[in-house]
Formats: sequence, C-alpha cells, structure tokens
Amino acid sequence: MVLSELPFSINTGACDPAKIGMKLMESIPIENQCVAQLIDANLDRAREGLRVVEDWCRFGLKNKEFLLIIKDWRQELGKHHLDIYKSARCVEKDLGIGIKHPAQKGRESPGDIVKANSARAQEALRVIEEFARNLDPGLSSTASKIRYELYKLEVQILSEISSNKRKEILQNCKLCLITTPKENLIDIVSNALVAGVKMVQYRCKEGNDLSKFIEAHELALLCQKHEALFIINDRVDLALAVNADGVHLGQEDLPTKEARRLLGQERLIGRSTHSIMDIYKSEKEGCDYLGVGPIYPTQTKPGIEIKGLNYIKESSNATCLPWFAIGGINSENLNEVIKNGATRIAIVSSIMNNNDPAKASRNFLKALG
Ligand code: TZP
Ligand code: MG
Repeated sequence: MVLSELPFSINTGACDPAKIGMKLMESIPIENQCVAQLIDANLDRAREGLRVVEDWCRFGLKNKEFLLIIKDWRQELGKHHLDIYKSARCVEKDLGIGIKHPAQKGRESPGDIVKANSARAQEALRVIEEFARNLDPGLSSTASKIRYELYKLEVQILSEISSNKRKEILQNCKLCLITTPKENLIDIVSNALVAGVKMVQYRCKEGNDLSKFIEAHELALLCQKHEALFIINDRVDLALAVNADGVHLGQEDLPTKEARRLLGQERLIGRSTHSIMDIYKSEKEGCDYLGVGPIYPTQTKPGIEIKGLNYIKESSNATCLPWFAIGGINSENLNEVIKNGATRIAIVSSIMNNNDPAKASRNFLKALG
C-alpha cells in the first residue's frame, strides 16, 4: 500500500490521522505494522538527534541561522510523524530499549555530542528513507533531503565549534612560545606544554619542506594533546598540511585577505605589527591576534628596528584584539613590560635557549597571572 493513495495528501498536511490509522490497520499486512513501528522509532530518533544539535547551535554557538534550519527540519519531520506511526509504537516489546554502548561514555565535548547526534539523526533518516520508500514516498524523500543537508550543516557546525574553541584558548593565553631550530625541539616544546603553555608558533627559516612538515606535524599532534594552539609562522600551505590552528604573518608576508581565503574563517591569523597604523590595518583586515614589537634588541632578529616600551603603551589603547609583546623579553625585563600595559608576551630565546624550559615557562606564566 502507498500512503498517498489514502484519502489525504501528506504534502499539504491535509490528513485525517484517525481515518488513515483505521484504514491502515484494517488493510496492511503484519510486516507493514513493523515498518510503521520502525518508522515511528526512527522519526523519534531523527527528531531527538536534531534537537540536541539545534540546542547547541542555540545556546552554545548562538547561531540563529543554523538554529532556524534545524528547527525547520524538525517541524517538517513532525508533519510526517502521523498517528498511524505513533499508534504502531510498542515500547515494551522493543529489544533495543536500555541498551547502552560504551562509546556513549566518552562523549564529553559539545563537538563530540554534536557529532554523535548528527550521526544518530543521519542513520535514522537513512532508515526512514529506505523503509518508507513504497509506503510513504513523501516521507522518504523528505528524509533523504534532510540527511544530505545535515551532512553539509554538520561540517559547518563543527567548524564553528572549533573556531570558537580556538578563540577561547587564544583569549585565555598569556604566553606564546615561538620555536627556533633545535635538535631537541620536541622535548623543549613538550616541557613547555606540560608547564602550561597554551600557544606554540613553529618558526623555522631553514631546511627543506619535508623536514619542516615532519617536525610541524609532530608538534601539531603534541599541541592537540595538550589543548594548546599550534600556529605556523609564514607558511599558509604548511599550516593547512599539518592541520594547524592558524598562521602567523609578518608585514611582508601574504595579505590577510588571501591568507583568509586559503585558511577559512575557522583558523586564526596573527600579524606582526611595528606601528599603530599596522595595528589598525591588521584589525580592519580581520586578523585574530597581533604581535607588538620588537620591544627590546633581540638575537633572534639582529639589526631590526626597536620600538621600545612606548609601543606597548600605545598598543594598550589601540586595539581590542589579543596582542603579544615580543622581542628580547626575559625574566629581568618582564615586570617592566607588564607595567607598561602588556598582558601577553611571545618568547623565543628565553625559553628555547633556557636549560630548564619548563621552569622558565612556569615563571613567565606566574608573572603574567
Ligand atoms: N618578531 C619580532 S621580535 C622577534 C620576532 C620573531 C624575535 C623575538 O625573539 P626573542 O628571542 O624572544 O627576542
Ligand atoms: Mg614572516
């Protein structure tokens, strides 16, 4: 039996469920009752899964566009959730009731919950699509349409979740460790991460691309494990290749617009600035954070023009973006840097060349509060 042959149109919603229910129960063979039961269970699943995702879009992401799309899907499914399906429901005899899978325990982050519930809705929609194909073609094609749209929306939601997470880590981050080539680079970074560093920038101006890729990839995984941001200096391609959290660009590197086009909205773009005009420009272009310096002479960039503590003072009132004072900062001048208005710093030598990088990191973090 095809539901559209019954005296209602499922597409206009002009249906009389009582009439349909009677007719269906009178005439359908037993397996169709099972199908009705199965469709009922999967409509519940799909609607519940969608509701969970919708609520994170509403309360977590505060994204009205996503919220309205999912709400619309739920309502569309609700229109198709006819009484004939609900009345076939038989919870007591359902073999699946109360069965829990160990994987459900590991779901902690909103991203995990969104993934699990999107999958739940997608699976349920697929089941509906298959079993309703003959019995209720309108429902089947609705389920198919929503399933495909959900695949696309899920990617957008997850990307917004990771973008927000990156921005949250960045906001709370006081110390950025910038690397310099070292034999024991992985060890140094690992110690700094254990000490609480939440942002690492891979800066390597020598060697071939393959060795950089291998090193950066290892560092990316390490940072991920410690929930720290991993940023690549200069190279957008390398940042994408190792799935870094973003890129750090100097005044002579790629324009922000091009880097953004390549990296997308969800990754971070930082820019080194040497003047208030640089700061305004970077902010206007949509950079996510700034470097402010060099404050003091530095061995890492010998010969570069020093901007001094005044530049920190000016920067404090010039931008709402997170900014990191950089250049020659060490344990001796740190207090001066803080007194002049810096709340975040970026360090190369004072950690990378320290005999105890963990201790050095801890001391910087402690002083920054
Ligand atoms: N950009 C401005 S100063 C600088 C960079 C990369 C070097 C900072 O290194 P250090 O060793 O902390 O002075
Ligand atoms: Mg550069």
